[in-house]
Amino acid sequence: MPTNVTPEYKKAKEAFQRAKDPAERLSCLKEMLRLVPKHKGTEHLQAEIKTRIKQLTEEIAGPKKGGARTGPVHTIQPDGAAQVALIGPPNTGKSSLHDHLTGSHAEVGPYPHTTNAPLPGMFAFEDISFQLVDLPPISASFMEPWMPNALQLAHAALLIVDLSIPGCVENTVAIRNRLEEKRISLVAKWRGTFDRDHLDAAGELDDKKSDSETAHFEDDEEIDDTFRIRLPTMLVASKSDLEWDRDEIDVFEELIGVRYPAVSISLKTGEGLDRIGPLLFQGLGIVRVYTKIPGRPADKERPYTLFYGETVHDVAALVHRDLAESLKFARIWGSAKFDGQQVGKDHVVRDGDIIELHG
Ligand SMILES: Nc1nc2c(ncn2[C@@H]2O[C@H](COP(=O)(O)OP(=O)(O)OP(=O)(O)O)[C@@H](O)[C@H]2O)c(=O)[nH]1
Ligand SMILES: [Mg+2]
Repeated sequence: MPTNVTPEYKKAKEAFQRAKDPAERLSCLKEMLRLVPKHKGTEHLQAEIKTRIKQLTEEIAGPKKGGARTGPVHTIQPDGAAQVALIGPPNTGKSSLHDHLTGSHAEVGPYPHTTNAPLPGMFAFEDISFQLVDLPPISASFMEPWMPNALQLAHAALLIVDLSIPGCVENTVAIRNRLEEKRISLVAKWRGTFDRDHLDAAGELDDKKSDSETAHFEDDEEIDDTFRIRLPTMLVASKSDLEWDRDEIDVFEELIGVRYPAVSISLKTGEGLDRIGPLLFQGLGIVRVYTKIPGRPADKERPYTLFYGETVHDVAALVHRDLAESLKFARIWGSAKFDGQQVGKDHVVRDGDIIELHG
């Protein structure tokens, strides 16, 4: 249904879709409500924006004093370079992997539905870390009602499957469909480029079908697209120490018509575990930038992390909101033509850049 939104509304919507900070998301939503054309065709959207404003306002305010308590908040505030959700059918080894990579002591059990609440943990990789969120299983017969909420702020997902479990492929197809119903799409396309040697299957990084679906969606149903989430997804085939048939992956891909980048791992033999860090780094398109104060050496201890394509202005915004406003220029060592070159706000930063911000 054509709703004729303005470019200003579109901008507010895009800012909302990028924002991971609750206060920022709330102000974007309010801006969207202000700018959305008010007519019959957008009534549904207006109502949804209002609901989201209400939910987020309550979430930011925290649990009510005394009286009725709202349930636990299942969205986890992102931390580190990116938030990565661990999803999959029951008993596939999600918590085992989470514990191994983050030291979370996530509960592991030889039976399904061991995990029943989201659990964040930090996974260190080189001089940065990723936030991995362990989640309860999703199956054809059950998904926690709050699961879509828990996935709102994730930058990517690891879809963990155990191909030695009968019915795993069917369950995984069901997961994709269940999430799709909730407007969460598990997509094969990632922002960055993988080093193909690290992958079992590199995939087509989004097949033609889903590309055309996306295009169609954006052209015709712009409005319904507002709260759709596209989660770059990597297929992690767990327990490679057990007997399973690699053809199962082909069956799965055949069924869903998408080829995700895939890697197989085992916690028993250690296979594939050291690939997860580099793959996340590459796929997410992480860029590390080190800041320095004029006349002093760079702080090489703690980089700021950005995503591929982000600029000097985005670095300033990470350092301080005011600095983003007042920024005049930067000097940069690394991606500029010569060391210490003066660059403007729109200069795209690269991994390893050292940057001196001048406000
Ligand atoms: N052989 C083998 N077993 C594994 C491996 N990783 C995990 N397991 C076992 O698989 C079972 C399930 O592990 P969990 O980590 O609890 O699986 P989960 O996906 O978190 O399960 P739910 O929370 O119920 O969805 C446990 O008995 C683990 O010991 C592996 O690499 N190889
Ligand atoms: Mg678990």
